[in-house]
This record gives sequence, structure tokens and C-alpha cells, in this order.
Amino acid sequence: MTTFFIADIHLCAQEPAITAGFLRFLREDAPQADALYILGDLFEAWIGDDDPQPLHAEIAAALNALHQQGVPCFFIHGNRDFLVGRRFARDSLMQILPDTKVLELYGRRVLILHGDTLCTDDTGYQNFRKKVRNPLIQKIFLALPLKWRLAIAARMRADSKASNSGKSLEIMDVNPQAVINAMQENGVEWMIHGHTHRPAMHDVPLKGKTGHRAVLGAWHTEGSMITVSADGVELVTFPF
Ligand code: LP5
Ligand code: MN
Repeated sequence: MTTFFIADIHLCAQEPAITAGFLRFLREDAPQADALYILGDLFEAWIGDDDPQPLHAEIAAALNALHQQGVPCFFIHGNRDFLVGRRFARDSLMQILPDTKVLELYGRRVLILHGDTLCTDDTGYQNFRKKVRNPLIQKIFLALPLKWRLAIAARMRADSKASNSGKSLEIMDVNPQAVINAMQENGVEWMIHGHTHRPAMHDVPLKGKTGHRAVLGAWHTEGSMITVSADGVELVTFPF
């Protein structure tokens, strides 16, 4: 009786070792879970469900196979793959959740989210986010030819890399008050998120009690996940 959480796998055709590690995880580890939650940035970049990359069909088939084994899979959009849509959800049988969700798990209330919305000091990013999460802007983007979308995404990635190199690590981490607010608004003592690529378990000072924030690691050279069971919440790394 364990639920698995992962995030920031950043799958792309240029990183076959990560893809192989993720497919192995879906085949060998994930079937033991009650459910699998993917908290964003499953893909390095997503420009529309009509992108014909073979990698996408391969991942959809592997998630679909996990579902056939009785393990439901849930997905929250990240800042790289917020355009994952209905078609990919249908092919993978993965259910897309809203940007924040409270789960009741083995007697614990757990708030799950990608984590980018907690980085409120990064005003450049939050302004960018507002624009690209606008449904009208997304509709226009998705109507563009694939070639143009690829070029725009590449340009955004390059601009993001350039702007990140000038930002402090502090600005790019979560804002402590934003964490407290999110936990109090949702009435939870547990939060799980990714995005910052800084795997850790943090205590959070809440009114009269201590909350807990579990942060997932990115999949660079090994896998990272958080397991929740009746016994507790654990941050785990494992080889590909
Ligand atoms: O992703 P990462 O780790 O580099 O940095 C993030 C924030 N950056 C982003 C941008 C993404 O990387 C871009 C992803 C593109 C894939 C999807 C394309 C679909 C487009 C759909 C349009 C409707 O999320 C970064 C944060 C960092 O995390 C830490 O939290 O700091 O934020 C930024 O870099 C934002 C900058 O401050 C401003 C970005 C400038 C982008 C300019 C766009 C130019 C458009 C050109 C059009 C021709
Ligand atoms: Mn992210």
C-alpha cells in the first residue's frame, strides 16, 4: 500500500539513458504502487499533442501498459509540458489533474503541485507564466505550424537559460511564505512538489504545528521519487 510521486524526468530524444531508466521504472517498480503521480516536467518541452516524435508514442504506450496492470497514473502540468493535452491523456490513460490538488492518503492530507507557482520572488518567470498559461495565447500557439512551434520553444529555452544564469539560487527557490500560504489555504500539513531540482525534506512552521515539504529530485543520472504509505513519507533515489 504505497503511492509513488515523481517529477522532472525531462524526457527527450537527446537523453536516451533517462528514457531507458524511466521505461524500466514503469515496467519494474511502478506496478507495485497503488497509484503513480507525475508532478510536471515529464517532458523536456511539449509543443502540442500532434508532435509526431516516436518518443511520445513510446511513453504513452508504457503508461497505458501500467494502467492495464491496475495502476492509475495522474499528471500535473510542469512549466515545460503545460501543453500536454487530451490526446496524450487518452493515449496514455494518464489523468490530467488541476495545477494543485489535495490528496487524502493513508490518513494524511497531502497538497501536490509542480512547484513553479511557489517561486514568487522570480517575478520574470511569473510574468512569463501568466502569458503562456493564457488559454487564448495557447490556442494561437497550437494553431501554428509545427516548425514554427519548435522554433519558438527553442527560442524560449535559450532565453530561459540565459536569464537563469543571471538569477540567484535564492530567487529561483520557493518563497517560504508562499509555501505557508498554500499549505494553510488547503488545510494540509504535507506538501510534495518538484521543479526546483533540490530534493529534500523540509519542516514548515505552521500555526501551532510543524508542516512538512517534500521536494522531488530531477532525473539526471538516477531516478528520484517520494513514496507515501501508512508508515510515512520517504525520499528515495535509485539507479536507472
Ligand atoms: O525551464 P528552466 O529550468 O530553464 O527555467 C524555468 C523558467 N523558464 C521557463 C521557460 C521554459 O524553459 C520554456 C519551455 C518551453 C517549452 C514549451 C513551449 C510551449 C510554448 C507555449 C506558448 C503558449 O519556464 C525560468 C525560471 C526557472 O524555471 C526557475 O524557476 O526562472 O523562468 C524564466 O526563465 C523566465 C524568464 O525570466 C523569461 C523568459 C523569457 C522567454 C522569452 C520568450 C521569447 C519568445 C520568443 C518568441 C519568438
Ligand atoms: Mn519545472
